[in-house]
Parts: sequence; structure tokens; C-alpha cells
Amino acid sequence: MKQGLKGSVIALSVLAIGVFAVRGAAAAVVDYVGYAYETGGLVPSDPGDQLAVACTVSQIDPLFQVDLGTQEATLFIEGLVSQGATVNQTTGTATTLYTGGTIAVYASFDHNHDWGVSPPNPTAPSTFIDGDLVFMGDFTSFTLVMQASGSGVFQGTIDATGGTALAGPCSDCSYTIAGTFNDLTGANIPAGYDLQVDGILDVDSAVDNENISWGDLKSQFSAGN
Ligand SMILES: [Ca+2]
Ligand SMILES: [Ca+2]
Repeated sequence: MKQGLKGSVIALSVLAIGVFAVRGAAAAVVDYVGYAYETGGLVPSDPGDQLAVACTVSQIDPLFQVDLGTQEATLFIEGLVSQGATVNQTTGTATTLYTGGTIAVYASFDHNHDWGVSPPNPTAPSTFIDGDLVFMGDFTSFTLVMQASGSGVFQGTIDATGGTALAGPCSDCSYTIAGTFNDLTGANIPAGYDLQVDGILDVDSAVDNENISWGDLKSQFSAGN
């Protein structure tokens, strides 16, 4: 599933570049894993509930100039406001749109990340938002789709607002995120977190957000299920 998802996203990006090519750069990727939590738990996702995600970065494109051999990179998402889950009564699939929200990537030589339990807590998010700010952005969309099994996918688009990465070749890149998550019964989810998340932040230097269609992406997931 993980590889399939990445393949889908990259394939879509390559397709979009092929159609709308301006400078022909390939997509750059940040790969991350971690845990998410929402006000009162992800079920139910009521209007106004806020979603946050704390992750460690397992792979990061050289574009971001972070050396994971010596540095810890972390990713933190916060302030995504639920518009309330819509549940398909036939399939049990819950779709939740979120508004607002920010995403940030940090790098530091201090390998201190600690999810702890019952976030927010003394180490989360504090140990995920320390060090140098590599990238920061505002969400322009975020959607989470949870199947009846409790597993699902998420996808979002981002307007970059800051961080050292923007000083490089990516001042006008477009950013999208996508990923999968496992249900509450998945192994080793710290108490107080709702989901185990595995995703990517995808950077495209010559593609408008609109060229990566959420409908196309969703159909890719559906085909895989
Ligand atoms: Ca909730
Ligand atoms: Ca840290």
C-alpha cells in the first residue's frame, strides 16, 4: 500500500509535469511517519474539532539541505479544523474536510523527538517543533477518508509561507501531501493518539496545485481497494 500510494502520487505528478511542463523538474519528496490526534478522538470528527499530526522524517530530498545522517528532521501539522465527518451509510466510509491548519518541517542536531502520551504533553509537540525551520506552509485543502475498518487515506494542498527551503530553487513550488493511516488497533500507537500515519510531502517546481486532481487521486486509492 505504501509503495502503491507513492507510485500513484509520483505518477500523477509526472503526468501533470508532462502536460504542463515549464521547467521540467522532477518531484521531490519528504517521507514521514508518526501519529495523529483530534479533539475528543478522531471518531467522531465533529465540526470545530482540531486535528494535529506529529511525525519524524525518514527520507528528505536534498533540496531541503537536511542530512539525516547527523540531523533529526520532524514534521508537525496543527490547527486543521474539522467541518464534520460525512458517513456513507452503505459503505461506512467517513469523509472529513478540514479548513485552516499549518505544516512545518524542522531539523536539529538534537535527536530528542518523543511522542509521549495524551498529547499535547511536555514533549509533543515541543520536540517536533525545535531546531531550524526548514519549511512552513498553510493548508489550502485537507481531506481525510476513513474506511469502516478504521484505515484510510489523507490528501492536502499547501501554500508555502516560510523556512530555509524557500530560499533555494523552490520559492514558487507547489506542495501537496498524501498518505495512509492505520486504525486504532494498529501496533504501538501511544495512548492518546488516534492514528498511525505514513505519508509524503510532495514538492513540484512547475505544477499548479490544481493540476493534481483530488478526484484522480481518490480514484487511484479506490482502484487499489
Ligand atoms: Ca473528534
Ligand atoms: Ca526535535
